This record gives sequence, structure tokens and C-alpha cells, in this order.
Amino acid sequence: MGKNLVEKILKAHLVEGTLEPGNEIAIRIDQTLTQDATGTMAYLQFEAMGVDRVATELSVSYVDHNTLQDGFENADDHRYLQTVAAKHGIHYSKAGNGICHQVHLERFGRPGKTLLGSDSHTPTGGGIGMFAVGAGGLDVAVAMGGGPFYLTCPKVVKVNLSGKLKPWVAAKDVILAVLEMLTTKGNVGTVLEYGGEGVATLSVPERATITNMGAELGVTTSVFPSDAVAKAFLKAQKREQDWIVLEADTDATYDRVIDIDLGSLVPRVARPHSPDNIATVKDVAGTKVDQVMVGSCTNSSFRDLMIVASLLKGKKVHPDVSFGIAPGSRQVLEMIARNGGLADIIASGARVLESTCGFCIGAGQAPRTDAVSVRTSNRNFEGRSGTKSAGIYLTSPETAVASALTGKITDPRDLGIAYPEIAMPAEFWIDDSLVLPPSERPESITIYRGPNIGDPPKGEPLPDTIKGIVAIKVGDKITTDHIMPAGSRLKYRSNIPRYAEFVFEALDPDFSKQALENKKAGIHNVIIAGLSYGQGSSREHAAICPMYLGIKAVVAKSFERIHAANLINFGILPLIFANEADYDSLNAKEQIEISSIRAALQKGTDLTLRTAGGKAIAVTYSLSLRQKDILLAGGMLNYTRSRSG
Ligand code: MIC
Ligand code: SF4
Repeated sequence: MGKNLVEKILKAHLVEGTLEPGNEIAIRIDQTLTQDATGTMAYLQFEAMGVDRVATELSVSYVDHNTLQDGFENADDHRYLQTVAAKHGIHYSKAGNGICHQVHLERFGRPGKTLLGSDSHTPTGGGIGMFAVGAGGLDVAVAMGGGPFYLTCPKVVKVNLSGKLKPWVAAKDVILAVLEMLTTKGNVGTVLEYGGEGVATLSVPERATITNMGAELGVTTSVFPSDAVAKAFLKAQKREQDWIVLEADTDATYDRVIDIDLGSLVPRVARPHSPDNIATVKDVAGTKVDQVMVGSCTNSSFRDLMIVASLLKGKKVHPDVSFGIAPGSRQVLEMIARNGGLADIIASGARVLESTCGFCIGAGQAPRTDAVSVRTSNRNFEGRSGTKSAGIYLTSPETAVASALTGKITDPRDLGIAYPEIAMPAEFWIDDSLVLPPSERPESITIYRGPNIGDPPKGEPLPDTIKGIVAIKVGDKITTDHIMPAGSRLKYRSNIPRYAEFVFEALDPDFSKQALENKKAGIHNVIIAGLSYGQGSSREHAAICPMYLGIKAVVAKSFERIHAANLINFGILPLIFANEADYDSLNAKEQIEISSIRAALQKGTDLTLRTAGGKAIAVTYSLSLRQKDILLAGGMLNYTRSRSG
């Protein structure tokens, strides 16, 4: 029987388990990437494993998130990352070189390879035919040490593309249409494989926009075939030797097939405050706009920036709009500088920002109170921009520029001008001088540790009885941005006690203080949550900091994949309501008890959560044997140590 693309790559990398959807499998990882916000902790954990040199084919450490440097912390972390990379065989991409996903696609991604990244948008690499997955830093550290990556063997859904996008309709509108169909919930354990004759009409950066924002669906990853278009892209990056042909067999089977006629799509927008709150741009056209931001790992390629530059040429940004543009990489910035596109952008009155994540993660460019901000990024969670009252609308670069010019949300088709056709360059501008290769004399490297860098906290073995309190009760779709805010707090990423002060900051400013007091008094803290808990980023701090605050379990209606794995890695028990309606009967601050946990996990039987008021609530779990052992040991580091000792 024919194989789909996903089966082909997984089969070639399988080290444990069988390829049956739902089974736990382990795969060999060829490449890893980290970024600085998750990287410091990942490398501290890697160091704790005592491995000298990475065992992967390629590992790259990018600095792209924490580049504001308001204080010594970020710069200290960068120096740590540079020295640790040089010593342990990792390439180091300096601040200014660009956003990890954009640079990795340009310079390192290879069809058919596996990529594990400590960032949820690692699936961007699926645009060039990689099986690219986001994970917590600890899982990436294990992969750098040569360990396999464990995941649930996914169901594969084919997105069958036909036709061709009409002028002014962009790749972003494709993924927004997919988000409209599938939403951000209920897609855990699925991979989207794109196919059909429409694929050939999309360039690699356009494909990467689609796979990038697949992260918002909660799927494991998304992948495109490696075809003549991929070959031309790699050739233009002077990497033709990295190309292989990789396509699904014609008789491949899928769990489900979704058909999208590219020619039928129209410009779309994700309205506040969720990437699946989709409307057509026409539906919201006319809404007055305060800010427009183009950039982020979703839409900051050469093609995207040239669309922006062409539309701005000879025009001025609307006086009421603050328009910022952050090119995705130095390659993009240098190319638009050399071809004059940058001059058109500057002349229009746009603000040119560094090639980093910046505004996307709330590190600068927070909009005004109650603002409407149109952005080309991938997440519009409440408060993520740095301004809680602001409403973020996610669109294509085309719609973003149209809105910057008119001062209101505008369907770009209504600009009444000819659509600029941007051809892919035959040759990209190549200068890898900001990627420092690892040292050939690692013994000569001393790792730099500034005062901001602390040791990762140690986990404690899972108690047999969790006896304590509902420390917080939260609703559906709680994101890791709610749990562990980034933005101006990012600089504390390497200092867990300090960063832990901000857990659930926006939902309950006293949470951290109270949880720590409970912990000191020997009271266990438990979180009660609704559907899809832990959406969004891969930041394992959303598990490490709660662990530090004495959280022992999260009881939710359902969990997102990366966050559930992070909870397990840090010894926090992810429990699921056997009956969702029981969620309603629990209250914040209620005293609770879950007993005989260790024996139940070993036997695989359900648990009962009892309240002081006499309620008995059945809770269950979805854990592999390995995950149970990790939890019983008190987290991945304890588990690894117990096995090697
Ligand atoms: C994000 O987009 O939320 C981030 C910041 O890139 C995170 C990683 C992090 O929190 O450091 C992600 O997507 O995984
Ligand atoms: Fe950076 Fe934003 Fe992409 Fe996250 S989503 S990697 S913050 S650009």
C-alpha cells in the first residue's frame, strides 16, 4: 500500500514503537533549533546531562526573542548561549541575523529530515518538506544529547489544494481558512499534509507561512512535499545539494481529506482574541486602525517585504497609523536594502525594526489603550501585545499594508491598483557571517554565566496523596501566555524564582505569592482548567515556574500537546475530568485530596478527586508507561538520572 509523506519520514526515523496512530513512538532527530528565550534553560539542562558534543547532524542556537536588552540580563544570556554553543558543537546565530524559523528555512532546512525546536513555530520547516516539531527545551536538550523524541504517532489529514490564489489573496488567507474550518481546539495528535495540484503554485516561503501558523491549530506539525519549487528555492539559497524529491505515493491513504480550492479564497482576518476567530476582511472593513505591524516568523520573507515595499512606493502611511516593519532575517533586510525596497518603506513613513520577534511577543510596540492593531503575526491572545485592552487582527501583508495606507481595515482588492507580482529571486543574498560555527578547540572555551542565570529547579517525586487546594480555576483555551507572560517579563527566563512571580499575572495577580505560601505550609496546589489548556507556545517555563510554586497537578477538560509534555517533564500530573460537567462543581480555594496516586498510575486505574465538602469526582489520564515513570520520578531530569545511575 502506498505511503503518505508523513509515514515516509517517520518510517525512516523510527527508533521505537509501531506506526499506528495513537501509539507512542520515538523518532531520531536530525536537526535541532533553540531560541534564546527557551534556549538558556535548554542548554542548562543539556549541560546537566554531561554530554560533550551534540549528537545531531546540526544544532543551531538562535538569538531572536530577547533583544531589547533593557538591563544586563539579555546580554548576559546571549554570552552564555554563545559560549555554550561554541563548546558543545552548536552553531550560534547572533542577534540581528533574524528570526529562527525564517533563517532556518533559508539556510539550514532540508527536505526529509526531522527537526525538533524549542519553539512552537518550528513546523515552519514543513514548508521545505521537513518533519519539524516544536517541543519544550528539555526534550530538545535530550535530542541534542542523541536521545530520541517521543510523540504520539499522528493521524494524517490531507489538505488537498486545487487551483491558484487570486491576486491580493495570500498564503496567510489559506491558513486562516484552515483555522476557520478546524479551529484551535481538538487537533492534538494530527499532522496536516498538504498535497494536490495547487501546491505547485505556492513558493516555499508561502508554504512556510501555512505550516508556521498550523501551530495555532494545535497539530503536531504540517508538511509540504519537496518538489521542483523546493529545489528552485534551495538552488537560489546555493543549497541545491540539500534537495531530495519527497512526495506522497499516488495511492497513499489518509485519515481524512480536506479540499481547498485556492481560487475560491478571499482575504481573511483573525479577530481578537483568538487565531480561529475568523471573518472575511470585508466583514470588518472600515474599522479604524491605530497600529499596523508587518513581520514575525509567519510573514516576513523577501516576498512579503517586497509586496509591502511595492505597495508603499510613492505613498504615505495614514497619519493616524503607527506602521512598523520587522524583516524576518538579515538576508531579507539586506536584499530589500540593496534593491531599493527599503527606501520605499522608509519614504512612506513606516518604522523599520530589527529582524527579531519583537512586537510579536510583546517586546516593544505595545499599542495604545483600546487600540486596533493589524498584524501579520500568528497569535492575537488577549494582552500578548503588551496592552490588555488592545484588539489584535491577524492578516496577510497585503491586507496589513492596505490598512496602513487607508487608516482602516481594508480589503486590499479595494485599493483599486494592480497587484504587484513578486518573482522569487534566482539567487538570494548569502552572507552567513552572523552564524558562528562551533569551536574546533572546545577545551579552550570557558562558559560565561552572568548573575541572571540560575540552576534549573529540581523536581520532587510525585506524592502518593495530593492534599491541598484549588489554587486557581481557569476557563477554556488558556494559553501559555496567560500562564507565563512574556513581553517585558522575558528577561527573567533564566531566573526561575524571579520569573515565577508572574505566573497567571493577568488572571490573578496574587496567585504566585499565595501559591508559594501554600507550598511553604505543606499545602499542595492544584490548577483546575477547561478545554485545550496550555495552547500556544512551547515555553516550558509554563511548567517549570508552576512546579517551583508547588503545583502538583492540573485537572483539565483537555490539554494541548506541547504543554502536556512539558508538565510531565517537570513532574506535574496532567489529569482529565472523566465527566466534563464536573468542572462546574469545583471552586477556587476549595480543599481537595487525590489519594493512592502512585499505585493507580502503576495499575492504570482512574483516580478520585475528593473535596472537603464531600464531592467525589472521577479523573483520568492519558499517559504512556514512560510518561508515568517520568512523573513518578519527579520529572525528566530525575528520571534520566535514575536510569543512568
Ligand atoms: C511565542 O511565539 O509565543 C514564542 C515566544 O515564540 C514561544 C516560545 C517562548 O515562549 O519562548 C513559542 O511559540 O514556543
Ligand atoms: Fe518569534 Fe513571534 Fe515567531 Fe514566536 S511567533 S517565534 S515570538 S516571531
